[in-house]
Amino acid sequence: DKGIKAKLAKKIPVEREKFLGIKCLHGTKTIAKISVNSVIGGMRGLPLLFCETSSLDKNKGIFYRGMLLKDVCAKLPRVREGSQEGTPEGVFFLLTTGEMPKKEEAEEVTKEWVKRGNVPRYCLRMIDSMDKRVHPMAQLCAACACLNAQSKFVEAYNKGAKRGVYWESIYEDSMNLCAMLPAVAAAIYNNVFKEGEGSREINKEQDWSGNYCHMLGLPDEDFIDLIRLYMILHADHESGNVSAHACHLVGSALSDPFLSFSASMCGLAGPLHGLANQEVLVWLTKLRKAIGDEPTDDELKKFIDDTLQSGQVVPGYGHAVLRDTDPRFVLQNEFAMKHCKDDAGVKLVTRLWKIIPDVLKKLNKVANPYPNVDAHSGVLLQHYCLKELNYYTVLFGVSRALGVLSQLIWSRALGAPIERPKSFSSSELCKYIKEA
Ligand code: AMX
Repeated sequence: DKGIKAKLAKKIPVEREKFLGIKCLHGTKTIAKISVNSVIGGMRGLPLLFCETSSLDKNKGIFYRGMLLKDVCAKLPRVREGSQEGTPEGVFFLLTTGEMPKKEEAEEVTKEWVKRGNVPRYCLRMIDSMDKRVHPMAQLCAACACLNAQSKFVEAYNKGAKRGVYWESIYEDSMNLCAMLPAVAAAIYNNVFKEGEGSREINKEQDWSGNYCHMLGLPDEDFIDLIRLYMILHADHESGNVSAHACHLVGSALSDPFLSFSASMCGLAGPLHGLANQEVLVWLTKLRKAIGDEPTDDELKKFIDDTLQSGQVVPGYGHAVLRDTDPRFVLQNEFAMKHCKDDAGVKLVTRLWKIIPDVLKKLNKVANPYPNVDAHSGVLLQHYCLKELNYYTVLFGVSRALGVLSQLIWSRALGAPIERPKSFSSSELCKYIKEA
């Protein structure tokens, strides 16, 4: 069988055994200490979550199912001979099953998503009724939440399904949601920015990204390849980031995938999470206005210094976990060098990559002076005429569905319990500290 579900049905019992084994053999062992800073500092870096789908190594970068992201990009099946990028459908297969798909396996996911991709009318009517002032991310959260009227998990749960089979309906919901996201996200874009023009019909000749771009009214083949790459790169980033953790947390209450993903998107909408790419473009626009498209190195250094002097950070640089150039930045830059190396924005981003790290190193406090994923994505989207900054986080959200929903399937498959850490008031914390 080429399908993900059949593979999961074989793998899940084996993984459950492993998981139970870990619990039985090592459940009471201590692997980390909790400091007061952890309690009041956002639990930064505490090893508290499990994540089957992806992992980060501070020096080596990002791994999907143990495979370096750049190798994932190289090995993913292409839609057709000569396509430059792999498909996000292949990434979903990889993240859920742990195996790099064969070409026909990735195509099977494409076919399934085409079949499941049309959005129910009540949801489209709700999107159409939104005032344009409602932020595209708020619209995405609302639309995904309302799709829960479709939930197979809710149906199964209400019929008394046993815990052991929860994953099956979670899988169905996750597939349906991934399939519908391009049409949902495109309807939001067209309503907010294009007076409601544009198609909402899934074309079975197109893959997931192709359908998304056509519905956005941006059918350029190179742009579709860019979106494939973008969807691959933003899909997953361990479990501890806000969007992944929110999905897991809400899912742990047995809320269905539509509600869990909606919560995830509420988190992604925050300026400290999904909005950073927008900030980079705002900064670059100010830079170009102040010193032009082809400034000298000294002018660039002075602009960066002025940013720092005014108490701002340089957006797009630094990372909470990684300690080297973000591989997602490098992969986007490789795309840019192939397709649009003469674009003024791309040239500037590439030049800044050589200049900013040395300036940040001199501050002697920045743990990672190199660019992150957000330093590049904006100029590429601008190059292909997707210019509405307010929309960029929605693209990120569509991509993030692949990772957080894959993990959600596994969380239910492995029987992850409801999350319920202990909290203290500040005076209780002081008491705890004295007793410690
Ligand atoms: N410019 C200037 N100063 C920076 C900096 C940057 N790009 N990155 C870090 N620093 C400063 C911090 O502000 C901090 O200063 P402080 O001690 O005076 O408060 C000091 O260096 C140490 O911080 P850090 O340990 O290197 O980083 P962090 O883990 O606390 O924060 C991050 C990580 C990404 C929030 C930070 O590097 C930053 O603000 N970068 C710019 C914004 C950005 O690009 N955000 C997107 C991140 C990517 C993503 O996850 N989407």
